[in-house]
Amino acid sequence: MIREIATRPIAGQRPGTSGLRKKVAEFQAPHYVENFVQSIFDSLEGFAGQTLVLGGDGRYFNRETVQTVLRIAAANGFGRVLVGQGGILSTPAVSCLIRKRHAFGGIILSASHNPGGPEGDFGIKYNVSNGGPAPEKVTEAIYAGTRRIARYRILDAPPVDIDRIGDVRLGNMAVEIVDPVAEYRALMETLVDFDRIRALFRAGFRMRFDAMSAVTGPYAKAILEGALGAPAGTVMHGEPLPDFGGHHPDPNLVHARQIYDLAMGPDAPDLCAASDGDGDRNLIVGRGLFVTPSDSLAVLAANAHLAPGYAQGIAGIARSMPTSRAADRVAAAKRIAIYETPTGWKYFGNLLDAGLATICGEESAGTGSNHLREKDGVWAVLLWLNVLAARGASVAEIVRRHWAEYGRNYYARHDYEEVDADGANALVAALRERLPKLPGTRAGALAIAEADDFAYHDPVDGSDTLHQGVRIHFADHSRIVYRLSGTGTAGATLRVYIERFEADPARHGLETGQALGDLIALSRSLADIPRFTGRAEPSTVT
Ligand code: G16
Repeated sequence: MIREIATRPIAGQRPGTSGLRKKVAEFQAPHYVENFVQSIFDSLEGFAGQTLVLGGDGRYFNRETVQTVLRIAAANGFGRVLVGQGGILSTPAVSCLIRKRHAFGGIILSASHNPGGPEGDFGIKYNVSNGGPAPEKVTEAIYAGTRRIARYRILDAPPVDIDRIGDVRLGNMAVEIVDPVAEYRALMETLVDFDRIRALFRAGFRMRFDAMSAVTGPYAKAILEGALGAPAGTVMHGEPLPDFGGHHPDPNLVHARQIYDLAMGPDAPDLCAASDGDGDRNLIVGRGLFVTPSDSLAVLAANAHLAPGYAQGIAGIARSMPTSRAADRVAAAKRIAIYETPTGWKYFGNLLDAGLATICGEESAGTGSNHLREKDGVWAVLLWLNVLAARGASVAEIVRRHWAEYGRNYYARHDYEEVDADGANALVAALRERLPKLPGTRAGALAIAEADDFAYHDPVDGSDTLHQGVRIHFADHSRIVYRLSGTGTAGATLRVYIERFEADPARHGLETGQALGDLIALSRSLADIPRFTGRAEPSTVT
């Protein structure tokens, strides 16, 4: 029986950079999930009888929310919902299923790299029919819906068994429980050279992949240890756990410390890699060398033609604004277009759909291509493996040769996390006010060439996105960028991105801190960070 339940708006259900992300306790409040999911459906048109994809990263509250979404979807008239077995689907796998099965859209249950468990975070994201995150006009419509919602529709029915593969019925709707990995693995086989990578492992290549007790465990085990023949034990922390084993499933140098230490240790494997909570981010560390996400994007773009899926070459590269400009140099050398977009994968969607860009990436450890409309952690690792196999060189050799050819963009991101939101907003406002006066002045020993608040004009749909971060360009081609994170769940996070280009190969072996020292000091004084945030130092440096 379908029931109409009277409800009232709940404050703060505004989707951020990546869906609605809050503490688990908020999601557990009465009507919280129901209101948001009904508001998603209320913002859409024409889905009657259509297919929805549903799954999540396995974090605490995943299974319960799958059941709630199923009952609301059935009551709202969807024809079929594809659910990953056990409620598990990585973000890229949802994108893959939406595209392959011509679904109307998908719901992903994840707070990405944020911690899980009863005290941790939860999230709900909606993806549209191209497989990508909902564009801003959709998320704004969802938000508007949450502010006027007065009722939701839900089917009265017992829970669906989501652990057994196969079809079941829920009211008039079909529920298809699918293997979370199968379609995704089939797609990967069309893009990278599995035979070549198999030969690499047979020849003794050693790697470790840290799934961080999050969603990529089943994918990495099936593909690396299964299809590609890597030895058992290649995948660490390969079981998705509701609390990610108490860890923060963020593949950066702080939270993926174990894999980093392994790569720097005496018995380092040839490749160390990791992915995040929902499987869209990646970390690549070679023996003794961490590859920054910005460099990884540039190296993959320069070498993608070595993989069968990109043998024809790439049409263009897109990167988010704060991502280093290493990829720009590859694009210039290949005479292809480079696009600079606001932070958020959704901004790549139009460029990919229009065939303007083939490879995309972000400094926040996301890399992807036109195979999906999400960034894709396991894909990035597989493409690296393909490049390593084809070049017959180590990660460090490939990266050093890349720098020698294109120059090196030294890069660091400094995060001031959970600072007072008013202080952070005031800092950005003060910077914005000073922008017109900055060009032509000196900051320490450096001359400021240009300063602006990044605005993006989408070349495909003509839309404009304003106020996406303050950029200070120096005369020596260094750059400092300030922006506030769109994904935090407590206070505000100020991100400061610091970059310096170095053409001279004799200067490519510096420590990042040494190469950027003056800019780091400047980044703090220029924006008066200690005064506005009360912090003398960043909380995380990546
Ligand atoms: C999300 C988006 C990414 C974006 C990141 C930025 O990542 O999907 O495209 O780069 O947020 O986060 P912030 O606004 O905190 O800098 P994810 O992995 O959380 O989905």
